[in-house]
Amino acid sequence: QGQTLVERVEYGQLCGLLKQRHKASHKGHFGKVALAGGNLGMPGALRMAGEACQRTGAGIVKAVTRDENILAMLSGRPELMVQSFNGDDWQLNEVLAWASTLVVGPGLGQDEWAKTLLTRFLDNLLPKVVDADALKLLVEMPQWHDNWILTPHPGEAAHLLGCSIDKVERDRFTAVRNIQQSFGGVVVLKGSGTLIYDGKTLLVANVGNPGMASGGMGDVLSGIIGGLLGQGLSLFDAAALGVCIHGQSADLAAQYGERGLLASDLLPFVRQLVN
Ligand code: NPW
Ligand code: AMP
Ligand code: MG
Repeated sequence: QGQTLVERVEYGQLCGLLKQRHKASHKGHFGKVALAGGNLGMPGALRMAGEACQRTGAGIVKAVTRDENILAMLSGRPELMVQSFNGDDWQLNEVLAWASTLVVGPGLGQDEWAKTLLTRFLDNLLPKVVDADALKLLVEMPQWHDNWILTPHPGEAAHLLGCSIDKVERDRFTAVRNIQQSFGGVVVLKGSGTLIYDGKTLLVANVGNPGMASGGMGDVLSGIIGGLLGQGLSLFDAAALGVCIHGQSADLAAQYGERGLLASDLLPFVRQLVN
């Protein structure tokens, strides 16, 4: 086994990865990102991921969700495209043929609807971000891929490893390595001092603040990383820069105080940091 290189990472080191847009560029150059999730009671998670993806600069963003949630997805954000999914294969065939990048998990839930949607997204070999309930379900359908980014919080990491959250938090380096060895790809172990590991290099991102301990923060991160993947960054670069943009935008938003910070408060700062 090779040695693991451990490095700190900051926004300033990576922001150059996003080049100035060519004068004649068009939306097709910046990714067609399909996001799946938003089960009953959780359309907000998918909506925030979708908006974060748009604010990161993705060309076209399409949310795949339950019929009941289509209106919630579109109200006040008409730039989003939507595809309802109620279990019929044909509804996904078109989206999956159209997309260049996938994000699955925000608000997905864990029922049969969620399992069917997840299976279809995982069977597709496009580069993808796998987050939230999709990580929970992965334990029932374990697989190894080299072109996905997994973004567990410590609770999801413990579930993936079949151990306690305490054990994950006691040795986060070992936890992120073990998840990467079992599932492949790039693993982002979230929390204060987020770790990013691709099997060779382990990055530590000391960015962000306790104001981020509020619902929806992780959903915004998966959308940001999906938006960067859509714009052509490699899996490792998208994960590392995404974590830095996410944390730094929360630090900028905390100028009004950490307490009461909302996940969607990050979005104007995300836009600032990608320009
Ligand atoms: P405890 O018990 O709280 O101490 P879940 P979720 C633990 C959607 N959302 N350090 C936690 O510990 C998501 O996208 C929808 C240590 C508990 O055991 C998902 O689809 C929103 N432990 C779905 O909800 C906004 C930590 O993990 C477990 C930890 C469920 O996601 C909210 C909780 O994990 C949400 O994003 C940490 N840093 N973080 C919406 N507006 O629609 C978590 N734990 O059961 O997976 O719950 O993360 O809320
Ligand atoms: P989730 O639990 O999936 O909503 O994700 C929470 C997001 O907020 C992750 O990106 C965490 O790294 C970040 N976060 C939560 N609490 C903190 C904290 N105390 N310091 C830094 N980042 C945090
Ligand atoms: Mg989450």
